[in-house]
Amino acid sequence: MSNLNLFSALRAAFPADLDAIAVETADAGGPGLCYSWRDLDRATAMMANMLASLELPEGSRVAVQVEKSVEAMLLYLATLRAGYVFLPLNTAYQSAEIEYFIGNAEPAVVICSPKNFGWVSQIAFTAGTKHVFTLGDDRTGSLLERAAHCSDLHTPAVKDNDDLAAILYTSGTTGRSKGAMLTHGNMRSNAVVLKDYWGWTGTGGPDGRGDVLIHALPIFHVHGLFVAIHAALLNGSKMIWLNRFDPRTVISRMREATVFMGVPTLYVRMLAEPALTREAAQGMRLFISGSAPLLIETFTEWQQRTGHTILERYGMSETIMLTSNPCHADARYSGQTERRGGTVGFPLPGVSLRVQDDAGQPVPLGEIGGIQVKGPNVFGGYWRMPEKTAEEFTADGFFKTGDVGRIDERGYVTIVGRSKDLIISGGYNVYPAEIEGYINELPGVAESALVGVPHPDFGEVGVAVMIAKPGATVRPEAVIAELKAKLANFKIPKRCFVVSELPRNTMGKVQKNLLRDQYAKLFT
Ligand code: MLC
Ligand code: AMP
Repeated sequence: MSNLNLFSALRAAFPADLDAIAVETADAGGPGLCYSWRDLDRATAMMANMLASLELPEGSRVAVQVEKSVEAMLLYLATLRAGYVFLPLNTAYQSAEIEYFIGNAEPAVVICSPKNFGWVSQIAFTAGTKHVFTLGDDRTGSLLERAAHCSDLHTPAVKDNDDLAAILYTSGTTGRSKGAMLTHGNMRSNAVVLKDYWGWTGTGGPDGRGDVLIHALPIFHVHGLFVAIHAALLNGSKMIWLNRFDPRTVISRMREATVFMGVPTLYVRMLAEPALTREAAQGMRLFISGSAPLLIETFTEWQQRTGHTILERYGMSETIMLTSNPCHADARYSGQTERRGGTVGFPLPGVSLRVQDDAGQPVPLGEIGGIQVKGPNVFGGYWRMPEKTAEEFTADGFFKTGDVGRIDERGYVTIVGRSKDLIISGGYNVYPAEIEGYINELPGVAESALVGVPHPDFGEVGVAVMIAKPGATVRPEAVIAELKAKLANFKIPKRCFVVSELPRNTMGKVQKNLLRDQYAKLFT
């Protein structure tokens, strides 16, 4: 059997000149380190050998909550190489959140930032995890110390398409987070399609040596971890690597690059910089946006300022990428060349996408309904949640995305909303049910509703509206302070209001649409 390990596919695409630069770090004030392709190969071999030396059971999860660094990416690749299952966790998560993920996923290995070792290791050891290592964003920590003693030769573990490669936690309409299980086949098929669809042909670089990607996204979500990294590696493309997004640094490095991927907030922040000019972006080939709706104003302003048309695409943790606006005219795909603002383009090759009404019937072209998808990129199910998995798939095997949209007569898909109660803030997902649960437990609070309202920087942010218990006084500042102690910072409502009653329909259900309208102009 040939080895279908995703790492093997990525490794096979490394350029022949292994001494060429694969990654260059670019954070302002940082050391500006260069990693060759040989460095990537050797370091992932050493880390994979280190993981193998732990003699973990087949299918073991490696949970990772560390600051972004090149070494953190290498750890991801090493986990694939060794054949284990990578479980990335947002660095903003606090102890209650981490306790849930570790308890649910039961990882064999946990890797955390050195500064968090005390509390993370306590949670991990209590949950039965045997190995806890640390990894700092400055090449420190016990993981690298251990790996330094391991061989730099390693044969990738043999994997089949259906073998689990990663678990990404994501929430649905209610309840706790669910671990979306992605296989080597899901990830490889999507990466191969995107390499072709986005024209990573290796001819576009200013030095004639192929595409160069500016990587400025976090690496604990699909966008920065899979879409960006797989595309660059599969094309043997260099990455200019920022541990933290900084608009000025990105703009200043555009002259050496060809591709940039960002959530809309990154584009909004770059537009606020006078340095963003046509000249600064001249050598760039492709600007890609996704993870949240790109406002038409941002799309148009970017076009006017830089002369480039942002390519918007759509995806999710359970499916990786689903649709994309066209990159170049190609008869094999839509044949269309227009990147239409406000749309997310066409289903990617291999992806079947349909729009259905609540009764499970297809809606006529141009009408709105629930988006359902099928394809080799679509996950197999949620970790240890067969009932949830069954609920989210139709009888004929389509996954219900929870997004609401339409397909126009030319085939462009537009997302008009979500049937799932979800706020997307700066590209991060905030689940109202989770935040409301925490608020409702606070002393004096009778009930609460969290709604998403427009925000000029984050696109959308959460606003909490609460009712106090009879005779109790609830102070909004105190609520925010309490939540900050328990939840990841991006989940904290940007404003809280105490009201005497919440608007309800005849069934007694809170009418969030009315609250959204009421607070729509709060930040704009
Ligand atoms: C930071 N803050 C946010 C926030 N990010 N608030 C709401 N939403 C966010 N996204 C708040 C913090 O709580 C803090 O508040 C203050 O802003 C400063 O924090 P920071 O960490 O210094 O912020 P910054 O570094 O500026 O981060 C902003 C950002 C970041 C836009 C760079 O949010 C980001 O990298 N977003 C990208 C997310 C992403 O990669 N998503 C892909 C998902 S994959 P305070 O009050 O504490 O000071 C997916 C599938 C697909 O969706 O299709 O791709
Ligand atoms: P996540 O669960 O973090 O993977 O988020 C996936 C969700 O992000 C999708 O279900 C969509 O609601 C949203 N999303 C991703 N890309 C886009 C886009 N281009 N436009 C609108 N929403 C998007």
